[in-house]
Amino acid sequence: MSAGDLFDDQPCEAVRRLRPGIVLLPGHARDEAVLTAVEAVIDAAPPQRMMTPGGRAMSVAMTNCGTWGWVSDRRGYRYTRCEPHSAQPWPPMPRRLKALAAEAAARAGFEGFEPDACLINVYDIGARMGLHQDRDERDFTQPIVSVSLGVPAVFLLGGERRKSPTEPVRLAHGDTLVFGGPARLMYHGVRPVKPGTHPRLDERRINLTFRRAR
Ligand code: MD3
Ligand code: FE
Repeated sequence: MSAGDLFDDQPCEAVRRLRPGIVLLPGHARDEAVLTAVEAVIDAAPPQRMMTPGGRAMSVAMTNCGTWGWVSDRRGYRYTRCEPHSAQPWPPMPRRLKALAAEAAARAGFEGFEPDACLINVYDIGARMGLHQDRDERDFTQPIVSVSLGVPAVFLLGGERRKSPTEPVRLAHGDTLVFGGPARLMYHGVRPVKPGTHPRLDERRINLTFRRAR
């Protein structure tokens, strides 16, 4: 063995650059403290299946934490300060979650990310999300950080147009993705979640998206 082999200087966590502006941090959020923080938010503001503007109930149940929360109803999509059913402010964003998102963003090259919204998507088996862009935020130079928990799912990464071809990306518990720069407005979706079970979340997948809404 040559002297050059004595020190493997690779970082412990692999960082995969999927495309310009897209970084995958496998297992970055595999931490019990993340689950307890998410459960506290879900207890305070139970996830609901929101209506699309077209009048159909989404298969994914949603709630939020932070100053702003993303909602959908017959009137359209927007960010609100209050949970629509209780008319109470969204639960505050747990510090642990905010720090996790800022750290992931920094690792992807977005220093100083301060999310003011975290959308929590709860997928039962079979739930899916159609191809869409996230464009309800004010500043598209700010990234979005996505954390997947529980049962794995296949995320579909498209391109700049709805018709652009999609690439499947498997997301497992704790996997964290950062989308920014040229990827910020790419179309994306989630295939129907296949039957599976997770030791802590049972037959559920939860996805957190941290955003700078305003
Ligand atoms: C690519 N959520 O909440 S996260 C969403 O797994 C959403 O629940 C999915 O799409 C989920 O809007 C996918 C991955 C993601 C999030 C935001 C993006 C991919 C993105 C913004 C731009 C490009
Ligand atoms: Fe999205």
